[in-house]
Amino acid sequence: MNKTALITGATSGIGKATAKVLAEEGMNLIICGRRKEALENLEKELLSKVKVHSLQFDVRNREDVNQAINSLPEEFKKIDILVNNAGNAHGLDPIQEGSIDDWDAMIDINVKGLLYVSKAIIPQMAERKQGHIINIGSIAGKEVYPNGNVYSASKHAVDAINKGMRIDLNGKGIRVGAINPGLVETGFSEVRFKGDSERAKTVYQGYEPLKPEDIADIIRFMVTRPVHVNIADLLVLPTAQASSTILHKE
Ligand code: NDP
Ligand code: 8X3
Repeated sequence: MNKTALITGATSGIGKATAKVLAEEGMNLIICGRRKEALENLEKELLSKVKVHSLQFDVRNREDVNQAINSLPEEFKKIDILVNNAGNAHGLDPIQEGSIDDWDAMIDINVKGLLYVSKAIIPQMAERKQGHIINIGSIAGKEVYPNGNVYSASKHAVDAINKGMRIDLNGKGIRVGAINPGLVETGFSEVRFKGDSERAKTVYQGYEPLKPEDIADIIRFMVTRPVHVNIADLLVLPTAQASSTILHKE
């Protein structure tokens, strides 16, 4: 498939798995993240299959986002698919004990970062009347759970932005859809618990969580549908999970 996909947060978890799956589909890739070595390793791994270009930037920095996307070589400039995936939870504290730095991080990365990247790419899609945007939300964007407060707010914002994009881009030939996963075993909990691996591991114990490949496979399905088919909004859970707070552990 002669298409180019830009994936944010491709250094780990869902984004990395998505890069691998889209490479299998023959799509050229622009992989993004802050961790240079992880980008280099993934680029090396995928280069035998497709063309790959790495962009190292922090989605929080608007100038860096624009500069990175403007710096793309000619053959990567036309972006067909944007996977807005970069993001994390920072902390899991009741609102009265929450860290303002954590709140800033979640709003700046999950919401503003997603908007900066989208703003740098959507105009060219609108001009060409062709494109596909996949926003990675969360079950936390559909429900609020104890101590999830600001992470949940950031993902509710992603849910609203996903709907807003679809409305505003209607008639412009651009598909917009979201996947809202439940528990997926990735680097997510390591980041949420600030490197406390033991605590992070317990999040995924006693049941079978989703794997990043499960979400990547759904992204593959979304982007390989005929152009008149837009999968607009999906909630994807491990079978053991019924809601944010109902999880069956053995
Ligand atoms: P990971 O921690 O494994 O991956 C997060 C990715 O986001 C990394 O590649 C990281 O790259 C990138 N990222 C984080 N902060 C920044 C930043 N400031 N600038 C640029 N890139 C950044 O977690 P997941 O794969 O699980 O998370 C991917 C998405 O899935 C997130 O939006 C998350 O909210 C969502 N999600 C995850 C769920 C889960 O249970 N795991 C469930 C529901 C949604 P780097 O560090 O190199 O910058
Ligand atoms: C990640 C899933 O339940 O930790 O968005 O919010 S959860």
